[in-house]
Amino acid sequence: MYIYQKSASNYFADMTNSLDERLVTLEEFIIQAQNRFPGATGELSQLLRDIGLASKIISREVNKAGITNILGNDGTTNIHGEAVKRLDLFADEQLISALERSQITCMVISEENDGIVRLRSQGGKYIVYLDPLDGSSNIDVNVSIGSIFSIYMREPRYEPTVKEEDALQPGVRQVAAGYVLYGSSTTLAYTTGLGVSLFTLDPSIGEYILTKRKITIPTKGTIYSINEGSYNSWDLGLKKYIKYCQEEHAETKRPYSARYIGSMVADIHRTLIKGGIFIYPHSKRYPKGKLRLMYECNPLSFIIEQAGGKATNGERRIMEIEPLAIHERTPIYIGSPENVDRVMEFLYEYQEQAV
Ligand code: AHM
Ligand code: MG
Repeated sequence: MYIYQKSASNYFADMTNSLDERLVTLEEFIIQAQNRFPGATGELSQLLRDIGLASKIISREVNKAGITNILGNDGTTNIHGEAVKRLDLFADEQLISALERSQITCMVISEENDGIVRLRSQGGKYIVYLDPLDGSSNIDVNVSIGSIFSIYMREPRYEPTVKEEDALQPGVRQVAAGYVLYGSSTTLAYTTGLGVSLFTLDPSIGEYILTKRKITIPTKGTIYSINEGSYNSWDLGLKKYIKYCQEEHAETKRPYSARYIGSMVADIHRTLIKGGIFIYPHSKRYPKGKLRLMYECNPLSFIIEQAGGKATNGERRIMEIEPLAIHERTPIYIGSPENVDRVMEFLYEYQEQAV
């Protein structure tokens, strides 16, 4: 009897603890955060909820992609004779229509659209950048992919119709940013500039559950993440840094580990949790880098900086770059602060020397 009572009380104590921790949904968390700012209109909260909802629909389709034959190119038909939609276009449509519904976003810029997308609500005060499904080369092989978002205020609001120039704001002006990783579970991370919170989608109840508040990146890590296939066209400083990573390090008596998924969201998520560095440099093939400043590098830099990390293009902080075009590219060095500082030392030391 005694044993029973003891274990039962432990059970209930455990359950109470876990209820407190586990059952905070994304919706509740956003509302709690909003309530801390008495003047808040709730519009940003609504916008984050819209993105959260669209991402659940995308997650569902990503998970059944193989079954429903949703993979493939436009113009093909599936076994039901329906037009097959590429998953990245599907994700784009879901996110944009979620933002359209709530009428607080005036413009969307997405990797899937060459120009700006003006939404019906031209008075809406938010501009949203999207990479609806990043890492698309991984879709067909069942490797993690992700969605990225970055939110700005439209200012100044003199003109009745929003213009592309309104969207050309440096990353430091982001009011919120985040990503959704469709991996072994679906994880959502976002920041509004007050730290980074992490949520995991519980598919059985269809809710994102808070898994970590105020996550911090390790100050130093032992993983480097770069597409080493381009080694021959890197700057000398970067080559030397990667060789340094491959040396035996005094603290661990082993070299750093190389990990490269080829989906930026997944590589950044690992970097956030385990520390280390992710690099996509400029190269002969990509003289300005491959990754997009506005909907890949800025939002992920905002997340990493809010977790205590750093992000630079090799010369300056990513989030301070003044954008000239909505789809512009940039090199990026991002991750644990000590790793980013170290690669900068190498780049600086060898900058004058030819490759
Ligand atoms: P995408 O937007 O066309 O999917 O390209 C971006 C992706 C990133 O997720 C990833 O880090 C990078 O491209 C991988 O590029 P590479 O194959 O050149 O290493
Ligand atoms: Mg992309």
